[in-house]
Amino acid sequence: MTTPELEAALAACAAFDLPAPVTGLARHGSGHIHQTYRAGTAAGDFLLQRLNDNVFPDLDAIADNTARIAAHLAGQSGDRLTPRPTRRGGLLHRDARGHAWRVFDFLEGTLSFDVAPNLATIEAAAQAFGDFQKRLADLPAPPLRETLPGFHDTRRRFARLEQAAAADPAGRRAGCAAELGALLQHRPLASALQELALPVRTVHNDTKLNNLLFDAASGEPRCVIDWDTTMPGLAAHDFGDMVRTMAGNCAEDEADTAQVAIVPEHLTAIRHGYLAAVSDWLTPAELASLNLGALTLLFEQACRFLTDHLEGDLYYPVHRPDHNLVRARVQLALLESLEARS
Ligand code: GN1
Ligand code: MG
Repeated sequence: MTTPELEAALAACAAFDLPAPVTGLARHGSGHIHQTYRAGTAAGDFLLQRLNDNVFPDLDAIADNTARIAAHLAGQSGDRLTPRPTRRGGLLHRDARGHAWRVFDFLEGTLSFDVAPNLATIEAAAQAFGDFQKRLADLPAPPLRETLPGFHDTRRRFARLEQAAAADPAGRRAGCAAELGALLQHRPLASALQELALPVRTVHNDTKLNNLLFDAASGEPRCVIDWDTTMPGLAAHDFGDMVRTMAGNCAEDEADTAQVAIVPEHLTAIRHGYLAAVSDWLTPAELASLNLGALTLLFEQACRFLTDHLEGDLYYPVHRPDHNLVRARVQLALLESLEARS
């Protein structure tokens, strides 16, 4: 961490109503969107985030939703995120450079996984994300605010890919013609789920495995995190993102795509875990849509990674020039592997 980054983060901590001064600060986690830090104090640790306002144009919508979700879950058993207000009130601090910050209590004794370690973890994770949906089912009206309009509008994601390919602003189209061609061939997946007119519910919308904290000692799920896109959506989106991030045999950026495949036992574990939470609650049409949700989310995420590659890596942080292309290839390989089983 550079000195200016450290100084900005420490100054941001001071704007929050914490019980003791911050004595240590380190980068934390592997999320793609915000900068996350663990801040130590004599009265326990806190999680500090500098929010990405390129991605989220309306940070107040996120703060409102977070406050409502936290208040709702506070009335129920189990762990939850606990946001800390600033000294001036409200959940967001804006610094002199215009950056927005927030703080949560740090959940001690937890860990997260980028790749699923075993079947029991997968099944428990799917049940925990299903429980999260159910716990929000009686959230008092109105619906949560739409923090990212069109987030799972797969048609729009696909159209954006076509635009990026046509404009080719980074001169990369020729280098990804095969991946582009494969996605164009899957065009029906851009609209198939949306055409089903399924019930809209409050869902998490980003149920990747590392958005769940597990208890480090027992291995049991403790807390669903990253509520930034928790808003109206489809049950099939959450199921699909679980398949996308837990059913494969590899990391999201596995370079050896020939090895990438869906593991049938993982799929079964996701289905068991999720249905244990929601089977008495979803409609038959929703239950029938889950596999299409998985195909759709793999397709959508492949479109998103490839779009970002074509646009010159503006959205997802990259560690090498072809990082988003590799990520897109993994999604495509998983999509084709799932299709072969469907
Ligand atoms: C981002 O923030 P994070 O890392 O949990 C992204 C998801 C993508 C995911 C791909 C707001 O999730 O939609 O599926 O990366 N979040 C946003 O790994 O775009
Ligand atoms: Mg995250």
